Amino acid sequence: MKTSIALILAALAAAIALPASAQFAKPEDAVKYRKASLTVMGAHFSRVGAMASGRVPFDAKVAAENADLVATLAKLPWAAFPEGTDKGDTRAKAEIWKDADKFKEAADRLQAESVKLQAAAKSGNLDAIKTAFGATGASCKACHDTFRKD
Ligand code: ASC
Repeated sequence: MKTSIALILAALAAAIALPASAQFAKPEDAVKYRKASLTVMGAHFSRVGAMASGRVPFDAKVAAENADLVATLAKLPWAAFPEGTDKGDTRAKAEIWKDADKFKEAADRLQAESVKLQAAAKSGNLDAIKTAFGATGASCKACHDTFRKD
């Protein structure tokens, strides 16, 4: 009994610790995945931005739905940057893997800001959304400036 529990725990630990690269059969699959997730996140972020900037009328429900999606989508791209995926159809800079801690910090910053944006949108307060949108956009830009080729 004890042994089988230990085996199950070991299997679970192995599954959780599975390298991110194992999620993708080929490097180009990881590149496609991260670009797709960033594109979809950008689309929903822009929908919040259109309201934050007054380009489209403010609709609290639409803002909240889109901010929810951004907060969820912001979790996705990072597992799709395994070692060896700096080649091919990508603008990813080598610094992503050289300064992996700094890259993780940038990814964490986006996730933290997008959670704040989600909370602001949920509150329905347009001024709070504007502030949080600005901070979230700044986190997108900071990462692009450092880790993405122009
Ligand atoms: C967006 C989007 C980004 C960021 C970035 C902020 O709407 O798609 O990548 O904002 O441009 O500077």
